[in-house]
Amino acid sequence: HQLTMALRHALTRGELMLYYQPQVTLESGAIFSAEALLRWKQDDEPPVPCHEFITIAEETGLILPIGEWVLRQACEQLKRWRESGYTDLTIAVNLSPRQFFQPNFQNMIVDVLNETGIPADRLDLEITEGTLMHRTEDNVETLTQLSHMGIKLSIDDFGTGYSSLAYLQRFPVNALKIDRSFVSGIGQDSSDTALVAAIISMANSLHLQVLAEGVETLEQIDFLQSHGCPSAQGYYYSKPVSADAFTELLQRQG
Ligand code: G
Ligand code: G
Ligand code: MN
Ligand code: NA
Repeated sequence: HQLTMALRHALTRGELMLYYQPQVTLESGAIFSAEALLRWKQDDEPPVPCHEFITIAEETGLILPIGEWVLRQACEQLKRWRESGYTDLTIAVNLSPRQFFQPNFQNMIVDVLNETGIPADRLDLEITEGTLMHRTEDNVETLTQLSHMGIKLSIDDFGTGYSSLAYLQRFPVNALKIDRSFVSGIGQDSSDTALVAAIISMANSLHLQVLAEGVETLEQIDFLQSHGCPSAQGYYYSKPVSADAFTELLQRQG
């Protein structure tokens, strides 16, 4: 199909690029991380929504070369920010299930870290809860290897994937990212509101970091802070922006 054909050439034609969205500490608003988000712009065509071409990339296996490109590109950008003095900044990269289940994909990650000189603990890999709840035993092993390398691990879209608490305790992850569908219901929908409070409380009890996704309002921020959530990401702070615009966000906070 046409989009698949076009996507096959997107990498070599230089049509893919990364945007970056800040992840902030709620208390101060300080940026501590950048989530890399893929964008595809063909000449003379409207942009294809990310979830649409990611799905195609997953189905065709193109996600393997594209995912490797994303990781390398993101680490190269972090290297530039580090050279400008932002050495505390981490970079968050989304992983597809195809990548995560690829045998020895850890080797690819080690190669990219070595090539770019990024310390392992400055890389945060985001894996969706849905991905982790398949083949859970294998996942414990893969996550353990990554964790021993010092890489940070976050469960993305948390709350949507039916994690069992037993596994949550066994996965050596650092952080939960509360799915934005629940965050958007804060103060609007009583079950979303209760779920967000429960996830924060559970994360704090399990000594996991927790970040609220899709934060758009001050009301949400007040709720999150008063319930002990330390960090957030969302349009309230910034949309995903180009690397240059992200640099300006960093400069503005000194
Ligand atoms: O940025 P946006 O809202 O368009 O992202 C849509 C979806 O695509 C999100 O679920 C996001 O996690 C996913 N996504 C964005 N960039 C990447 C990427 O580099 N790799 C993978 N696997 N998913 C990505
Ligand atoms: O699934 P993941 O968390 O990786 O997806 C991130 C996606 O969420 C990105 O495509 C980004 O554009 C989108 N996003 C980030 N913040 C907000 C927000 O505050 N509101 C909405 N509607 N989307 C957001
Ligand atoms: Mn994500
Ligand atoms: Na998400």
